[in-house]
Amino acid sequence: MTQSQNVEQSVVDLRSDTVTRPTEAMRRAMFEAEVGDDVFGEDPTITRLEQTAAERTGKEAALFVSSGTMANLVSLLTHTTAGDELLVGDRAHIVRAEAGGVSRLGGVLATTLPNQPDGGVDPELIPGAVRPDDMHQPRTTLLALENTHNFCGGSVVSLERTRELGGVAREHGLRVHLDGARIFNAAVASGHTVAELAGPADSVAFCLSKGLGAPVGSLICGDEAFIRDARRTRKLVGGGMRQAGILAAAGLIALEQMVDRLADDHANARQLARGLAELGFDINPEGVQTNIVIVQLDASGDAAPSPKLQARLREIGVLVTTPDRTKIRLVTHADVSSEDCAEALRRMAEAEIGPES
Ligand code: TLP
Repeated sequence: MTQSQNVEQSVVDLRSDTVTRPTEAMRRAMFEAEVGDDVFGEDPTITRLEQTAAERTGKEAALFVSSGTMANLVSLLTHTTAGDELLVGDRAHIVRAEAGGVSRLGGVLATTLPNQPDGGVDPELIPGAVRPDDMHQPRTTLLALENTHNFCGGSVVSLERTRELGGVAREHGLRVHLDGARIFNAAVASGHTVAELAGPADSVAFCLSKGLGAPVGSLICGDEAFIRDARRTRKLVGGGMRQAGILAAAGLIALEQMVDRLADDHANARQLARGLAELGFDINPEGVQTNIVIVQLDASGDAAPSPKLQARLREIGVLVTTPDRTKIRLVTHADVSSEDCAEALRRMAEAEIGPES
């Protein structure tokens, strides 16, 4: 819980796990980090982080980049050439929340397949979506997956489903990129290792600055040749950083100290969902698998209920986001405790906030 500058009341910030502030251990590690010029490959802390990331994801090599958006962009640009076609779920962060970068900067046609509730796509749709070898058509070369799936409510795409999708993609000559911004949440929730979940993908991107609490940074992991190319693509988009070991130092702490505690975030998200269900919202707490709760509001009387509910919640010091005009999203993270979640629910009950409010 954080103290807002404008309101007397303390604020429960459930907008995103991106709002977490670095821990004491991270700040100390940042202060003490050994650094060098990483574009020359001379930053020992970044090198250590990249080696650790490669080990954790079961890939040969890794590349440190500034954000999740850059991790996806650099990965997708590296896998494709202009005019290629990418297959991706229609609720994927890549198409919904990354400013269309792969199309604008990569000249890649992104064709969407409907996301299923688990965050996957139907493997049976893939063969029909891959274009024949015909000079009139783009070349379908890449499938992008996401795990956990943000806009499907933090759902975990199972290992079986990921393997199935990876297998079909490979049969049809596609490479596979996995947006694993929250892959550590998926691992903690499913009991599988990150390396297992990322196994079917040629490249995986994950974020340090979400549930893992680091201030900045993401990693792209893949085989040596892919990461060598990705290093060039990172330079192309202006992502080569110099003494960024001060950032990587916090990332190493994130990987060492912040993974196991993700289970607390998942329990807190379920607690929130249970409370919201008790307040009458249409949400199944059993369906909440990780740290994201998306509540579908009743839009029969009002086509855009979510901005209004968001504003009412803000008045009582509870911050949420609105993925669209009929949904609100609540995200748990290291800076909100179970007590904070209880307090948010208590304030909602007191203010008589419910589905009809
Ligand atoms: N997601 C943010 C917002 O953009 C919605 C959030 O608050 O959840 N992949 C996935 C699955 C993501 O959820 C995000 C960030 C990214 C990539 C991009 O990461 P950043 O914000 O570091 O560029």
